[in-house]
Amino acid sequence: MFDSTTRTVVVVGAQWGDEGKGKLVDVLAERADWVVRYQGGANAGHTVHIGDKSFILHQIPSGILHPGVRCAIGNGVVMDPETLFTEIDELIADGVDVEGRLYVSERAHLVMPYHKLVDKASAASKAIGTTGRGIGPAYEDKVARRGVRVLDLRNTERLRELVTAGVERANAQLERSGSDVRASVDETLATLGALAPRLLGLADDVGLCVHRAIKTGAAILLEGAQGSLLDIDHGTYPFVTSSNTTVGGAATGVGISPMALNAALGVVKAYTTRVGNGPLPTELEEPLQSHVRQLGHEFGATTGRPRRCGWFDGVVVRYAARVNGLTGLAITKLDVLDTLDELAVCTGYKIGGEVYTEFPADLSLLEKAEPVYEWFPGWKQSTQDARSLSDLPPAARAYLDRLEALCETPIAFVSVGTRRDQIIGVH
Ligand code: 2SA
Ligand code: GDP
Ligand code: MG
Repeated sequence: MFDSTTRTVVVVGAQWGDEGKGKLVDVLAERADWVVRYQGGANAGHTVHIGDKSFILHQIPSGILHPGVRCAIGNGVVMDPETLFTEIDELIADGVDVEGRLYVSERAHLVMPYHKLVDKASAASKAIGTTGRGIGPAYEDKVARRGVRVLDLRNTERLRELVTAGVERANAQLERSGSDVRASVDETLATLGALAPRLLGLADDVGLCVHRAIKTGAAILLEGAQGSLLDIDHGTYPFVTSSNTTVGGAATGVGISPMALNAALGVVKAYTTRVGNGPLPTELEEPLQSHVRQLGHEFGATTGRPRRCGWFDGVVVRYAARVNGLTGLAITKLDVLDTLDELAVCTGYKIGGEVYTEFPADLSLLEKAEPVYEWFPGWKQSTQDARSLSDLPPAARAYLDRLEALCETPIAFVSVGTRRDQIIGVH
């Protein structure tokens, strides 16, 4: 991925999240100097398997498992300080050396305890099927220009003002939601006070650090969270998360120029999943859906919720390729399809007698969409030991060739298992 001219690479989910970004970032981080998260927060669950250990990273970049790689949480992330330190301490307990190589943007907004209470209690969050990690309420406060940033921990007076107003607002919202739970100013300040020295020890101007690294020719990975169809602008609104998950969000979420981005790798599953509510045009019928869910272990890495499963949707990924300007695709979980008799790929949506090949913005159209499918014979053999395209059965290659053509993006990687070595690099 990295070469003499490609030094800053964005890794982005090109479906509805959980495409295997964690695995790809871990694989690519072997050659990276920096890995930086640019949006989302502890709603993310990025899984990395190393040997017989599995790590689920929520806020810490997936590069942390490579000693010496510097990891940063950018200004675009809404950061939960309580769970950050749980995550750090778990990594340390597992023998990962985090000391001195994790940075947090002083401009990043904090997810406050009351954001989580509001997210868990609100009917609107339930209708969308949020993770309950306080992400939406924290971004709401950011956009309303009343959020608490990491740097506010340096000023106790200002912090008290912001928290007092935040708790008051949250309690009014909790009351309206019919919840008995209430936030407390003193408890919130006590929690923040206990975490502040450790958090301020990590705080830095991440945009400046990354800018300086770019100037020295360093290899930099920007790690997206969730997926393009969950983007606040380009996703299936309102069934989306509250940030720009797409490549456009990477530059603003790190604090570097968009002109500094050299490549964008779109991670996609060889099929489709979605967790939470909202349209999923290729969603499988039962019992096939449950069968694929079991084969792919499709359960939320943060909440454990069952993921909805569907056939590969070429309309979705072609759209994501355009919005992100993808320069390559990483197709993951090909092995999950190894035992299926036949497979379908969606090439368009039939809506009211018309065939759409461009992803519609209007959810009322999507609700009526009937996928147009092309069928492929299954390969009915394991792909898990394949290490080059030529190791794959011809039927699997034909399937991948069709995905590549439909998405108008060259395949750069194919992942055939959870382990680091179960990857095919396509040159
Ligand atoms: P939120 O919590 O406000 O961001 O939820 C809004 C929507 O975004 C979806 N969302 C996700 N979708 C896939 N994966 C995510 N991370 C976890 C994982 C999810 C989990 O890795 O499995 O454990 O359930 C993620 N985070 C947010 C969410 O489902 C809503 O549809
Ligand atoms: P992320 O949020 O995009 O990082 O993805 P998640 O970690 O939420 O979900 C992807 C799941 O698929 C994880 O459990 C990974 O270990 C697993 N995974 C990734 N790549 C592969 C693959 O090629 N084959 C299989 N079988 N599992 C994979
Ligand atoms: Mg995930």
